[in-house]
Amino acid sequence: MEFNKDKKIVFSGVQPSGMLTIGNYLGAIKNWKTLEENYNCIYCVVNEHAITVRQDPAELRKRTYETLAIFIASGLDPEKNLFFVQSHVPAHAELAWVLNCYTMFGELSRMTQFKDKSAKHSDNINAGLFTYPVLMAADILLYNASLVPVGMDQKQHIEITRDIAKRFNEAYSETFTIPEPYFMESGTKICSLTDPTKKMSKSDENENSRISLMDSRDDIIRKFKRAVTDSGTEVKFEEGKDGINNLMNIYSCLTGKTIKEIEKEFEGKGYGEFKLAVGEACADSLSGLQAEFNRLMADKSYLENVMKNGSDYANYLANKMMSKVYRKLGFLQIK
Ligand code: ATP
Ligand code: LTN
Repeated sequence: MEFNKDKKIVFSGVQPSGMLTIGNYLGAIKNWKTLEENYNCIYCVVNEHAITVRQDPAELRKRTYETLAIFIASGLDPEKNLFFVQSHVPAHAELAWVLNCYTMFGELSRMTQFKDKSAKHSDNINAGLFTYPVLMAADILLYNASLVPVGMDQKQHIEITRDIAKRFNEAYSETFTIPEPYFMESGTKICSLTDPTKKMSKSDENENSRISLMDSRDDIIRKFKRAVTDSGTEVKFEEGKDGINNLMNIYSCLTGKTIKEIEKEFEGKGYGEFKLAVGEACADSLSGLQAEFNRLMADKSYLENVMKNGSDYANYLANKMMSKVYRKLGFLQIK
């Protein structure tokens, strides 16, 4: 693998903290295919981020393979995109330490993800959870990424990454590229099926709140059937109707139809019929990905080979940046 010097760099990461959901898929991964030809794309399985909440070691190992397999099963070509596992590139943790010293306590205290996760895991508000955005900044800045394709929930983390990079550049001259977030027009926020005011999350304790990418057809249809909606009947996108709006958004992402077209299609039909259609469209569109995922998971040595090749090139790129950073800081480097 070698990057084309004329193309800009894209970086994104996914935590191996559970089986990915249609939120991860529609909000992030599905859209990455469109970047493959025009950018040098890097996608990382961020296992160091995942341990900011407790993980079972055997599960984490399995989820690491699975997350990589989902990248490939989604149609991303391992010959064209750089895939690797974060802990295979020690420079992420090294740069995170340096950047910790250029990040303010007050800035980190304002992060909504920190507030949400510390409320959810009140028995384990560890320092890693607090400095999570700094490790994320390190991920992005190590590779001079220009674009970071993520869901809307990550907006604040990209902003802090930009602030950290600017602060370092001002202190030590131009070092890091200032990244931009990259959001798609639709799918940027897929909400929970049981509480449509919250985002759908792979680590939510309620299984019915999410559609996992490996759910069976029956489970998908059942979960959509039970999805929380208001007491109305008309399939119409309206302020305040979070449940139905979320389902319309999901249906739109899956089928490519606009909200107007969906309203027309379901005119005079009730919520029940619409929910069934969303479930069927979802099951249909995941079936190819599921088959490919199962094929890949049966071939661990292939996945390990992708990880190994990816981390070799990522280490090469990351170490170049670390030497530059250490030189600027005044750290002696011995050959
Ligand atoms: P966790 O539940 O463990 O916090 P998560 O499901 O929020 O994880 P991440 O691994 O943190 O997922 O995110 C991977 C990518 O998926 C990110 O780009 C994130 O913005 C996107 N994403 C996650 N959930 C959603 C969602 N509900 N809607 C749209 N995009 C999402
Ligand atoms: N914080 C992200 C995952 C993540 C990431 C990154 C995304 C870690 N490092 C670098 C983009 C770029 C999340 O919680 N979704």
